[in-house]
Amino acid sequence: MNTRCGELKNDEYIGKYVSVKGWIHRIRKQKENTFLLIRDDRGEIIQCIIDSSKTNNITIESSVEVFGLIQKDSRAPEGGYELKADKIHIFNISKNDYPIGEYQSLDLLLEKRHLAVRTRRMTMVSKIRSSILHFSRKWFTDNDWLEITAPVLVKGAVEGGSTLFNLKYFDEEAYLSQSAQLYLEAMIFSLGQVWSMTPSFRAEKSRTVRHLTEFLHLEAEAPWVTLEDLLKFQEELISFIIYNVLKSNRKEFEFLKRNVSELEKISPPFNRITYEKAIDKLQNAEFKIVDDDSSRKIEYGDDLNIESERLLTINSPKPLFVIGYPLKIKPFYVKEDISLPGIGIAADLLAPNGFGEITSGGLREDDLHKLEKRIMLEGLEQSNYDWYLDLRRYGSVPHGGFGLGIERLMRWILNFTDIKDTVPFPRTIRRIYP
Ligand code: AMO
Repeated sequence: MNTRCGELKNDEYIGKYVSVKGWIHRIRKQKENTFLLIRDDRGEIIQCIIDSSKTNNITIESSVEVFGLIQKDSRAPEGGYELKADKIHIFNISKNDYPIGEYQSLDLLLEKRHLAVRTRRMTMVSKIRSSILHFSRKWFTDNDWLEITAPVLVKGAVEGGSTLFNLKYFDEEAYLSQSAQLYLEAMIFSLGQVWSMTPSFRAEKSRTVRHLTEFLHLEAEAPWVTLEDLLKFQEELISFIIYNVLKSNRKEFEFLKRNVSELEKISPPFNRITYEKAIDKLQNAEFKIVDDDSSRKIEYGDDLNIESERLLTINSPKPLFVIGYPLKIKPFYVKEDISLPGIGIAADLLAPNGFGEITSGGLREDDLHKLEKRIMLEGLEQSNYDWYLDLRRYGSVPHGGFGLGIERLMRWILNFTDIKDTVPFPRTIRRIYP
């Protein structure tokens, strides 16, 4: 019988002869007996006691199968169960210069990420990530949305030219996709409400704790919706993910010492503020925009940056929608509110306690001529968007959607400072290896 360490730590197994496959996590040698901590393929550990003569050349990270009886010993770590082994099978003796230890510099952990993913901390994060993806998918499936996939090689910018990754596509110029949104928009005409989970790429030139150059983008689009509908979808989706992930990953959150009491209270409705009121609030708080060496008071028309977003949510345990941004700080596709000229029917969602923006969305401009004008004003090459404009030429409908950054959501849920910690192989301005 081969079982995982986590399952073996159960009274049912006491006195039973079992085997467990895994890696040597720690070794403590005594004259007669050796204590091995075996780590299984889900980051759970069990103490194993074995005759020292059978473990002569064993090293940290050697891969093994150990056979023996489960017994209780209160001194055994993480639960008080241990495996009294009489046999060990060695798959591979690890070279004895395994570079990842208990205390490591952050740079080394990134350089050796292919090995650092085995640390128990990263295993716990990866398990939570897997659950977040699972429950995201479940929410959409349960609520009658259809999943689609969109191309990653594209001809046009969605979120502005400054963060495009160029590539040579045979004889043409092409880009890595910044967002699947335009393709999702094309699909609503045949599938109704659709969603996708694809990597998005942004050539972010600055190094920040919340920007990756490649991130996992969960995007949704639906015909005949209002902004109110879109806000509700996001409230329900995010609350559903958090509720279920907390339920299924209690052990992982405990391991990471994440106090989840505030997350447990996340439920609809979220807080709301208009962009205009948000600016008033920031002005009243004397918030300053710092550009290079100068600084000035924030003004209506400025985009919100990480510091201003932090100030808006600093003492708030609830996420906050900022609604109605000026069109000039939003992309070309945002629909104008005809009752408030110059204002887009768009909202960003800010995570609580200063974690900043985690989603962006709103209604899309569905009028052909207005959209053509916006494409022109933004200096975009109209021929790259001709297919997109067809969506407005042939049976255009009011519609809208939103995009959520999985790593941004995780950064908040895990209470991590650096977004790089939420993903096994982060891509940033400085790192594309391993
Ligand atoms: P936006 O550019 O705001 O909007 O992106 C949507 C969400 O994606 C996440 N995100 C990022 N995560 C990590 N690193 C980055 N560099 C990064 N950039 C963005 C954030 C953000 O809220 N098409 C629109 C959305 C829409 O209107 O549907 C879009 O891409 O969580």
